[in-house]
Amino acid sequence: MNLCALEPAAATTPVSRRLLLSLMAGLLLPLQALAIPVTDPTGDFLATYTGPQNGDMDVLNADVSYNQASDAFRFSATLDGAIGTTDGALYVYGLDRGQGTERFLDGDPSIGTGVVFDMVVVIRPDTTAIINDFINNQVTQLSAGTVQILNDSFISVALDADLFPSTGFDTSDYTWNLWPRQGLGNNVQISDFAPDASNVGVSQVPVPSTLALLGIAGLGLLRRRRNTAVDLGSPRRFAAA
Ligand SMILES: [Ca+2]
Ligand SMILES: [Ca+2]
Repeated sequence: MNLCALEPAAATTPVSRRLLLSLMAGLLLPLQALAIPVTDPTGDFLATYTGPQNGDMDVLNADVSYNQASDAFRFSATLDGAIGTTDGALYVYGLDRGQGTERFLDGDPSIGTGVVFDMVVVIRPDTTAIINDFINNQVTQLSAGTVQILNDSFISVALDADLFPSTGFDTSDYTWNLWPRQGLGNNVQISDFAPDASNVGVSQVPVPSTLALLGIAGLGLLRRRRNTAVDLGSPRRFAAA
C-alpha cells in the first residue's frame, strides 16, 4: 500500500494544523477571556462625587477571580495613584451571590444603576478588611496584613470561599463591582464604579487538570509540526508524488 498516496502532504497538513490550532484556541479562549481584568477609564469620577479627585480614588483595572483548587476568591485592583493619599479612602467590592439589588438607587443622590450586590468586602489602606453579608447579617473583621498593597497602587487579597456563602448562584456565577469611597454614609462619597453601570462575572482560575490538558495539546501540536517538516523533506514522499 502506498501510504504516501493516502497522505498527500499538500492536502492534509494545513487541515491537520488548522484542526490542532482550533483545538488549542478552543481551550485557550475561556482561559484568556476569564483571566483579563476589567479595565476602567482614567479620571472618570462620578459627577455626584464631592471628595478630592486624587488618583487613589480612580480605578484603572480590577478583577475578582475564583480558584476552584483552593476554593478561594482573589480580589485585586489597580488605582491611578498611591493608596493612602486620600484620608478615609475605602475600596469596596460589592458581590451578587444571588439576591443582589441596586442598593444605591434609593440614596440621595441616586447612583449605581446596574450595580447589584448582597454583600461587600471593604478594604482599608491599613491592610485590614471587613466583610458585610447583608443577607445573613454577618460581619467579619479581617486583621491588618490580610490585604497586600504592592507598588503603592495595587490591591490584592485572597479570601476563603466559605466567607461568601451562596444566596442562590453557583460560586462560579457570582458577579461583582468595585467602588472607591471616602468614608461611609452617603452616596456623594463614592468616586468611581468599575465597571460602569453593570456587574461583571468572577473570572475562573483554571484547575491544574486544565493546564495539563493545554500542555498536552501544545506538545501534540509541536510534535505534529516537527513530523510534518521531516515528511516534507523526505525523498520517499517526492519519489511517490
Ligand atoms: Ca476609573
Ligand atoms: Ca468607572
